Amino acid sequence: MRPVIGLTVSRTGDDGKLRDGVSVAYIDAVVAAGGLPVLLPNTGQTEVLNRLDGLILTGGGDFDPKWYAQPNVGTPPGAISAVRDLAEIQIIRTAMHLKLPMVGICRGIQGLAVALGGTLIQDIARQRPHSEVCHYQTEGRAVVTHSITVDSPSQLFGILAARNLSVNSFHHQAVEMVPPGWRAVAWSDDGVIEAMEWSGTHFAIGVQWHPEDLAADGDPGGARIFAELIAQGAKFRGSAEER
Ligand SMILES: [Mn+2]
Repeated sequence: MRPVIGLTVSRTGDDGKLRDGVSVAYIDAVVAAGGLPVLLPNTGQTEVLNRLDGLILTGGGDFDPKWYAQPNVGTPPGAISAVRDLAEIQIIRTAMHLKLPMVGICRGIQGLAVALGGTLIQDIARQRPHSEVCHYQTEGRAVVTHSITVDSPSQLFGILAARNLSVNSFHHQAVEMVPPGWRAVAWSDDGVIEAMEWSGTHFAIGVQWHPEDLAADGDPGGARIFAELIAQGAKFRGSAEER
């Protein structure tokens, strides 16, 4: 069987009609890379991770800064989903324990930081006022607008095979302090962290851009990320079957 890849989901809508869902671009990118996507509703039921071969932490709104012990200075009231925050933090901690291959995307890299002991820049415009990089582009999802520099050697460099590339950018927050055991491996020209990776034995990486929106046209920052996750998922499944 192809690797089963869990996708975390956004909670949207109002009280009468809440929905847990995800942009189809993530689903298409997993299918195109040879995986079987499954959606993980915000239930907090982490046992389901035992049935997965890989995990994608998808994009979305801001985490409540209480999770990294800071007062809120960057997020409008009402823009935080306490239910999603808690469900994803539980998923991330469980997935790390299980050594599940994983990729965090946008909110997902921020979730890795928040859940595992790092911190965020809550608002780049306010907290990095001298930044000359636009991190919230008005161009379309599949348009790349700012450059990043990738550390070498790193797992990310091994995947992308590039020291410099351009990415899309739809974020006003970013990782400030990476969690213990993680290292920053890509930055935009203003020094904002654009990717980090786990130094341990299993594959876990976070990127601040949106590779799912770049996957269709063969951009180096797009499909290669999903191909690596599926390859790691197949390896994970193989080792599980041996046990
Ligand atoms: Mn950016």
